[in-house]
Amino acid sequence: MSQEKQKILLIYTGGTIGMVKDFKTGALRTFDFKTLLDKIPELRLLDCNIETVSFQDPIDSSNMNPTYWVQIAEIIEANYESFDGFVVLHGSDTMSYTASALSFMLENLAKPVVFTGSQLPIGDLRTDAKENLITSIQVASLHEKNKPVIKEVCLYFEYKLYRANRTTKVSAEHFEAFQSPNYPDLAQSGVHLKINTDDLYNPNVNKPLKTYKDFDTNVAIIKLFPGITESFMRSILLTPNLKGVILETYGAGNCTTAAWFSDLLSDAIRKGVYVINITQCTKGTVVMGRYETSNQLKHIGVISGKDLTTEAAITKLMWLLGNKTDANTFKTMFESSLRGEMS
Ligand code: ASN
Repeated sequence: MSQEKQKILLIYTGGTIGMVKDFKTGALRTFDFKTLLDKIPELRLLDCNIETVSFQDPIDSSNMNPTYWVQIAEIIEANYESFDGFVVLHGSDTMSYTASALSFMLENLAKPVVFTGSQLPIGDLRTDAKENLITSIQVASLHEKNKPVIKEVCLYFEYKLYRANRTTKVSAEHFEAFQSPNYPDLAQSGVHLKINTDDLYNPNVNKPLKTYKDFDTNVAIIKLFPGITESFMRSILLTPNLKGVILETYGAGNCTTAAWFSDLLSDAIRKGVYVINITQCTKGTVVMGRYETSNQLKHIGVISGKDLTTEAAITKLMWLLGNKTDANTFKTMFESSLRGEMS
């Protein structure tokens, strides 16, 4: 019995992937995405039907913000029933932030949403865009017994598929621009596409998709460094309307034991600011209380971000605040894995 072709929606938001070099000026500019099939005729060989939708004004992803995240979520929501999978073309610079945000926004997602982009423009001779795009579409089309294989937000780049909210951009130079330091790759693309089935996310597919659209941006990220001053810490913690802070600490969640430091944090927490401890280390997790230099944080009510990436931590914070999460459940919610973002 012949199976129906999978329908994939390609959502173009901007980034290097959709740019071509203007040979007169040498500058990169976005190209009309409707001509995508002409630029990459190989796409016609894929065993799926592709439709495209583009941001009216495609952006460099350094200009990304929550308003655009909502736009992407709304495109997926509006087309959720009519398509089998979604591929989001996005600049690589902030792709991990957007993809992490989308993972929180799309509850009970039961279809693939694959983010991809490239380091070199699609029109460049040595471009990585074609492989990234073609394999992302293949990944989004994977199905077994008429059900999608991937049921989560993921990110495909340079022969690897990752859980999106576990990724971080690590290179502005190499084609292998992303890593998932604390979670295994979901798939590797070689001669065969090897899916690591045991590591895929298993959502509750019986519940309908629920899309959350509110974020609260009254947040801050503080990266500790030896020599950090009291006045700097105070100025951040006294930011008007501040509701949450991601504290990037050392090693397993350690920081200075100077009294002024814990007093400032303690005051902020008492005023209702959520303080989350994540580590500056790329790999590993926060364990408050393992060292004397993190014990005080535990006692004053700092929340553990465990092994979250900075991207997942800040988007989870803005999302939980945006949803007006109750103060009694905030810590439990933050310290729980909601979309497979933490171990
Ligand atoms: N600046 C670009 C962006 O993030 C970088 C890229 O896509 N490679 O939009």
